[in-house]
Amino acid sequence: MRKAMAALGALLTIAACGGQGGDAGGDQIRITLVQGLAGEEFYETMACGAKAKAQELGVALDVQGPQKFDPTLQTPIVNSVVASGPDAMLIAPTDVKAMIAPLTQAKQQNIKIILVDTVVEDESIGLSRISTDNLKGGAAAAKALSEQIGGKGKALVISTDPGVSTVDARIKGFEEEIKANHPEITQLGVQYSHNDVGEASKIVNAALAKDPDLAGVFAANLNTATGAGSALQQAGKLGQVKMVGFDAGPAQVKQLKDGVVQALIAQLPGDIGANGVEQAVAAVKGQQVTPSIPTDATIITAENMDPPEVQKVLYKAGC
Ligand code: T6T
Repeated sequence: MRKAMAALGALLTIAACGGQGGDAGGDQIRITLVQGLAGEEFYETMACGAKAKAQELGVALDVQGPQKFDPTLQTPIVNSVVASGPDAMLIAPTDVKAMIAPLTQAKQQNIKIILVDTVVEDESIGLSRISTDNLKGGAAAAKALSEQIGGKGKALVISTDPGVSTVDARIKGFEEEIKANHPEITQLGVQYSHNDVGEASKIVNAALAKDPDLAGVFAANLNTATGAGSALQQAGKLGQVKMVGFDAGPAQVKQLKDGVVQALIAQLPGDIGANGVEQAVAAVKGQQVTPSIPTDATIITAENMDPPEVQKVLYKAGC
C-alpha cells in the first residue's frame, strides 16, 4: 500500500510539472483554432502550421470555421467552443466590433485568447496578436502596382468589407503610399466584394465600363484578387490593366503564371498558425507570452516564383 501511494505520489508530481504538452494539472492542453473562413487556402495553410506545432508540443488542437467570412456565422461557433471549455482559443475575428462580445465571454471563462491574422478593437482581448504587417504590405502593393503602370493612371482598390482589420490596414498602407510618392496616379477609391469571387468580378467589369482607361487594380485579399483577375482575363485586358493581389492561393498563382496578375503579396499563414499555438501553450502554462508578433510577406512575380524558397510560401488547400 505504501509503495503504491509512493508511486501515485511520484506520478502526480510528474503530472503536476506539466509533462509533455500538459497544463499545470498534467492534463493534455486543449486548443481550438477558429478560422475566419473554413476551406479557404489562407486559413487551411494556417491550420496546417498550427497542427504541426500542436503535434510537436504534444497538445490537442481542433479546427473550426464558418462557411462564409461573416461574424453572424462565426459567433455561434465561438459560443459552442466556449461551451466546450478549451484551455485556449486561436481566432481570426471576422469583424473588429461584432466579435468583441463573444470573445469577452470566452475571456470571462478564462480561455486564453490568441488573435491570429485579424484583431478586434478591444485591446484587452488577445494575449498575443500574430499577423502580417498589413500596413507595410499595402504600401508594398502600391509600389509594385506603380512600377507596373509606369507611375501614372487610374487605380482601383477592391477589398472585402469595412471593419476587417487586415484589409483595412492594407488599404490604408496602399492609399498613403500612393498619396505620398506617386502623384500621377489617380485613386478611384475602394469598392467591396464581401469576400465573394463573383462580386469582385462584377466590380471590375463595372469599373472597366466607367473608366475604360483604368490602369491598375489592387485586390486586398485572396477571393477578391481571384475574382478581379478572372474579370480582367474575360474582358481581354491581359497586360493592359495591371493588377497586384494580396495572398497566394492556387487560383491566384495560376493567374500570375498566365499573366493576368503581375504580382502577389504572399503572407505566411503557416507561421501565423504555428506561432499562435506556441503562444497559447505558453499562456496556459503561465509562461511569458509575446503580445505582438509580425510575420513576413513576400512579393511574388512570374519571374521570381520558381525557386523552392518561393514555392514553399504558396498556400495549400490541405496539409
Ligand atoms: O488575406 C487573408 C487574410 O489575411 C484576411 O484577413 C482575410 O482574407 C484572407 O483570408 C484571404 O481570404
